[in-house]
Amino acid sequence: MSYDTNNIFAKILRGEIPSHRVYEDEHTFAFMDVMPQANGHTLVIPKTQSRNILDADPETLARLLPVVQKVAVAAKEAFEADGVTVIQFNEPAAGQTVYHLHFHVIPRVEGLPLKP
Ligand code: DGP
Repeated sequence: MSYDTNNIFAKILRGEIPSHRVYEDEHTFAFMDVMPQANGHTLVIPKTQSRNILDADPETLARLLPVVQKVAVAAKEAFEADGVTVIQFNEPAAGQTVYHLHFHVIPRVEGLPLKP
């Protein structure tokens, strides 16, 4: 499968669609999910053109995970959560709907299920 430069997250990276940015560096961008499954639901994406984990180059993946960790720690504290779900989907069969590699970082409160 190929990378579509008109996917929503590519447009967010280009500033064509607004987003609530929570972190940015040279290679990575993190912003609030527009359909949060819990308070503080954040998406972490690379600035490279990667459709998902299946086509991402190792350097992109290596740069991404430390930021996922940083965002998870910050979100857990900011939203006074008890834990954090980190989840990631690849291709429609696995639940991916936006075809730019992303990690979901979802603060979790004890006993509270995720919103559908
Ligand atoms: P998925 O591809 O299923 O891993 O999830 C894509 C996520 O992207 C989903 O939780 C909703 C979110 N999303 C879709 N469109 C937008 C958008 O325009 N802005 C933001 N901030 N999030 C979006």
